[in-house]
Amino acid sequence: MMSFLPIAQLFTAPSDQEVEARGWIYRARSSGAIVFLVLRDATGIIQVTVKKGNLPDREFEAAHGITVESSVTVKGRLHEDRRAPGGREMRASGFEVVGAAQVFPITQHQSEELLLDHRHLWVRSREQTAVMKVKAAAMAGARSWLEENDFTEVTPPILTTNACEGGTTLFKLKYFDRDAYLSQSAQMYLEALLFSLERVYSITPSFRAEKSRTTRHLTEYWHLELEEAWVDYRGNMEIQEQMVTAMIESVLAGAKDELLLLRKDIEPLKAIAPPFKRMTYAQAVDKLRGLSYEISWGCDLGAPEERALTAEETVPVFVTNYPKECKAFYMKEDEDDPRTYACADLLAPAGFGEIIGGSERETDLGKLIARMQEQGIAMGPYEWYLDLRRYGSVPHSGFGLGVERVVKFVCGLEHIRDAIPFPRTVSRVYP
Ligand code: NSS
Repeated sequence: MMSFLPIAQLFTAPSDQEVEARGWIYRARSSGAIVFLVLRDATGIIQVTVKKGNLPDREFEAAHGITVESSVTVKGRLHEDRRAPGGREMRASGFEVVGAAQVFPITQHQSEELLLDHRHLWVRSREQTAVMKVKAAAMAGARSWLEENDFTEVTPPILTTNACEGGTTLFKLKYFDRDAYLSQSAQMYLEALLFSLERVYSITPSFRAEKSRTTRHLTEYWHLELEEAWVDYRGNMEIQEQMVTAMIESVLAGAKDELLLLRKDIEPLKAIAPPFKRMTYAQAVDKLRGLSYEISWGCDLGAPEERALTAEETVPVFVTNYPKECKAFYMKEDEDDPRTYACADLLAPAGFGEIIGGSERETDLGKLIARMQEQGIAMGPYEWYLDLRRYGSVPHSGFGLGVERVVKFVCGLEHIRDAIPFPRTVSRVYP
């Protein structure tokens, strides 16, 4: 009995051999007694020609009337043909419809809104498929690097009672008769888990009620977070540059064709290797002022500033030592410059901006409590977190990487919503 071959294998299988493939109709065109089809499956596309007389009439008629996105099985021989994509075509000797498609609502040149409304169908497109493969390769690269470096993957909760990154972007929900929130970050739970496992990471959805409509904010995104005992913020940066490089290497090794399909120039990605550049927030402010940006000490860097800082860079840049007023209370005060935290954001080059936020964590219970009081943060929901400083605290650091931010950078996407199959933004939660 013949078995179905993945389309990618049809280009290496001996020609003239009879094979069987299955998938979806990507293109269909008829001219009289011959039908030109392009068949698509998870591995690629191939041209199929169906000629009257080479297969039962009923099957020819089925091919003749076939609609785009119908699912079918095709039997036939492989022939070299320079005009066909990939240099080969299949000449059909059998054609069966598995699931006929109604007229597909997506044709070429659709508005962005229509594509978003039909996202459940648009995810079949070659571009979307390529991005999903790049994302999977990036995540697999991170996971293998982390496993090789003795990090244990853990599973923190999504339902929480405390904010990690401040109250303004929290999604509140009714948890039976109490209030709870969707997690903004697994960080505090990872901090609890490092006391037994020392090196931990998690990959979870994080939620931000971002009202801003930007090309780099989602309300639900995938967050790769890591926490490590006995490491300061400098060691934390070394882990980041190695892991990010491993992610990019994994994409280049496993999804290069997908990058090419997305018309991404891969040369700049090949050049990314440790060490990444480092500059302090103070140096960044000087540079920005030199570029005529009006920026005062204490302002967080927004997208335009990050773009300006990295426009000419070819490797990612760490910006370290942000002023305390623009970062979260849990960061460790820098011993050499107590106006700042021992922290770093990692900015992707060529203007892409922030992909990672990280820091050493404050271990001084008194300083943490004082900071929370200053900022009017209610202590109750954080008692468990403060306990971590009461029972055998150790120096530790960690970071959070926005997976879609990395995919947007690696694929050179204009909008972050194309880095996730079903984007959630301020204006969209369907389909
Ligand atoms: O707010 S962060 O900068 N930092 C944290 O949440 C820390 N608690 C993480 C940690 O140390 N464990 O977010 C981290 C990253 C940030 O650099 C972005 O890459 C990404 O998460 N991020 C987002 N991606 C997409 N959409 C939105 N809204 C978003 N917000 C943050």
